[in-house]
Amino acid sequence: MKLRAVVFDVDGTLAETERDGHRVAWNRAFELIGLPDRWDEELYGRLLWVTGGRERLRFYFEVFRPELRADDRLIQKAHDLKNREFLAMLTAGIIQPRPGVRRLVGELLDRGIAVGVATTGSREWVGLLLEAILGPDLARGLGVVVAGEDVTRKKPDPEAYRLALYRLGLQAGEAVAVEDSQNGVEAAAAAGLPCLAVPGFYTLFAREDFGRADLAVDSLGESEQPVRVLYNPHKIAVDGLVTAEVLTCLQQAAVGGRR
Ligand code: XBP
Ligand code: MG
Repeated sequence: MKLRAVVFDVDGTLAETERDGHRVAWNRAFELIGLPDRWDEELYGRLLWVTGGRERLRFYFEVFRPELRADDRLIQKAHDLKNREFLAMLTAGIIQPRPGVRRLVGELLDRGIAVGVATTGSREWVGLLLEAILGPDLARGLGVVVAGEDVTRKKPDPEAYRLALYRLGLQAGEAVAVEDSQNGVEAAAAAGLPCLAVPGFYTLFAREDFGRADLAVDSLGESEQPVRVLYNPHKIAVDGLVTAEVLTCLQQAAVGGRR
């Protein structure tokens, strides 16, 4: 079965958007609303287990601030302010792509392999983020962008990946997913996609389980920053860089192993 598409997660995978992006934007939103709450790096890292910004804030209020009796109106207001702050950070160029992202997306498109995105993040900022980290030409080349609003159940539910496959017109085994978190790997695996894990700041040293991934590396790699292989159950040859060839081998090994 030929590799026909690669579907990337966004937050933590294409760019380190959480610690210095969404988290900082949330704290600015709390300040603008007049709430004393501030999420430090450690607390935010734990809250990331809940996917979806609104869902994460609701969880935080219920567990840490039940006395606030936060309602949907306050949660929506805070999330809207956070996204406005995050958009301003994108416009200021604060968020940069992780190593190898632009190189690999360009290589895949040059080889006629479709590139898609499946994120639980908000459509409001996803488009601008993709332009900011991929550049307008590569962003225009994306075959599908599934955002949080397109699904009723967020990761680790497989809905986002199933929708991306549907919109690409592909079977699960014809595509590979690229994810940074256990929730994301589990969503891709549940949808039947072979998966490359690229854990990042919040997921590399957390006790996240990447056992359902078909390969795990510390980044996609650049010539001056070679890849470190973390988990390689199919013994795929990775010579310093994650390339279209590596992803094809991953797909063949994963699909082949299912017969
Ligand atoms: C990560 C998420 C998102 C972001 C914030 O998404 O769970 O909620 O943290 O985005 P993924 P919103 O890793 O699937 O890209 O506040 O817009 O949800
Ligand atoms: Mg992610």
